[in-house]
Amino acid sequence: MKTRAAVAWQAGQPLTIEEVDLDGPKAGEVLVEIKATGICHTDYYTLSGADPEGLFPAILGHEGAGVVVETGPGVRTLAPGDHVIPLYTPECRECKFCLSRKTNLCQAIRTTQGRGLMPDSSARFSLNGQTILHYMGTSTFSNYVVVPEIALAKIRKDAPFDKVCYIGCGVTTGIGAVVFTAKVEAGANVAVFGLGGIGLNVIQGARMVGADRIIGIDINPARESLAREFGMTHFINPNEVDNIVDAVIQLTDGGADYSFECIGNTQVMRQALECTHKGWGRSIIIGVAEAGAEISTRPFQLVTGRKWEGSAFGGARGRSDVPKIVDWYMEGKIKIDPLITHTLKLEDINEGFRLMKAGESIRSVVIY
Ligand code: NAD
Ligand code: DAO
Ligand code: ZN
Ligand code: ZN
Repeated sequence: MKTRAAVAWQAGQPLTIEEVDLDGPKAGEVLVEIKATGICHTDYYTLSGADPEGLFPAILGHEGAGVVVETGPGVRTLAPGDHVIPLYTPECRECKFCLSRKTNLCQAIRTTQGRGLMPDSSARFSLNGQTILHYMGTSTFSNYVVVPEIALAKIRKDAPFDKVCYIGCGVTTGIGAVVFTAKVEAGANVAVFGLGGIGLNVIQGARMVGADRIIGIDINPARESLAREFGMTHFINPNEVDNIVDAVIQLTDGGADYSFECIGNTQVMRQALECTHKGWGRSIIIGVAEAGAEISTRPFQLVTGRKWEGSAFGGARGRSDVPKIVDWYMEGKIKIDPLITHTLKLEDINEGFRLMKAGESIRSVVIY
């Protein structure tokens, strides 16, 4: 079949809209009509050429929601008409990683996914005979995609696609880091560095679990009002204090119980660790730093009980946890609508990248 898609031909070039050929689903695969997709920093990171693993030509996008159109042989858990969110972190429930119950980093299709291919090492997209690669196993910048069954979360049918697509990355990454990775308890003090699309979701996750002080830190003062709406109790602009670490320690009687770095800045990662409480503070790195970057601190910070950790896709096991997060949204426990600052047509997708780069959007969503 043919599908309309925004194609990334090479690094640093705008996407172009094409009628692409799409082969149908093979064994264990599912054809999905994508109804809406968010545009995330990771798409920009890859498109910019800074991602050493970025491959071209490819169809980017990893924050989508849509409807199952057709299932390939052997697919048992999904049927045409089901509503789904594609998962860049799949959940096979069979690999060593899934069975460990210690991580959400399912490795069942990691190698082929990283090469822009389906699990049988071939691509389903092409144009004039030229292969177009998949991206993160999701390629939601195409109206129709083929996705492995293990990389699809089945969600309720009354959830609006143009909002819950954001659960495909940003919402789950932020809220999940609080709920699944850190398991923040009621009454804890939390510091959140960076109040963008991820940090604001950390803030609302902390509010949802009943955190006491929720301190937001951002160099952009415009982020304060929205963050307060999402549950932030205190705001600090690092440019307005002598020492951001001391400022957090003063506000939290000795340090935050938990901190989250939601920027991708290695200096801030150090601040986030060092502002946590002696003896038990835990600092979770969510931000993705540039390739080759390294972090540092004095080892005594760890000897004296602070822990440095990381979180990918919020530690969520996609097929199990994403439907729950959709329920939280539908039940009003979390908010998404105010974070979707722009909606666009596929033809205008490059404008979505411009808005993100300029810091003018929290999330732009393309509606097909
Ligand atoms: P964003 O650009 O929307 O937000 C970043 C915020 O940090 C902005 O508000 C900015 O003003 C602020 N900031 C920049 N420098 C700062 C500094 N020195 N001190 C304080 N604040 C500062 O980005 P986002 O979409 O929220 O993504 C954040 C990070 O999370 C990115 O690195 C992204 O790649 C990463 N990410 C990680 C995962 C994961 O699974 N771990 C998933 C998605 C995104
Ligand atoms: O198993 O090695 C692996 C792949 C892990 C991918 C996790 C990605 C998290 C950070 C990237 C940002 C995604 C939008
Ligand atoms: Zn993302
Ligand atoms: Zn697995």
